[in-house]
Amino acid sequence: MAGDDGDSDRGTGDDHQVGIATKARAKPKKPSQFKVLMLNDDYTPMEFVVMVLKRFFHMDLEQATRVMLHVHQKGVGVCGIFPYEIAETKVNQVMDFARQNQHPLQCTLEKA
Ligand code: TYC
Repeated sequence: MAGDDGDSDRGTGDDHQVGIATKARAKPKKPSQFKVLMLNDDYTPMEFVVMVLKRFFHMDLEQATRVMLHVHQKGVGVCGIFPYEIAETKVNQVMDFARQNQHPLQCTLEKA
């Protein structure tokens, strides 16, 4: 039909939806990472902290000793960076193990 542009609304001829900015897809987010921090105290034995770092963070003796001494000197240090649920599990494991051994060692999370 002459003059028919297929424009069902017989209006502007602009029904082909150019540049409509809708967000149809939910953007998948990468899981945010959390630092597991070890805090210094005056009572937990150095050897116990080294054992914790080896056991729960899979460090070798040299690495664990370096991190323990860093915490001892600076007051706080990073044991590792993990997705939230893993970081939270590590904190709970460390705190439970310290409590079982009657040490005041503290461990916490911080968004990386
Ligand atoms: N400051 C403790 C001591 O002198 C050792 C220590 C290191 C404790 C690191 C906690 O996260 C810690 N025995």
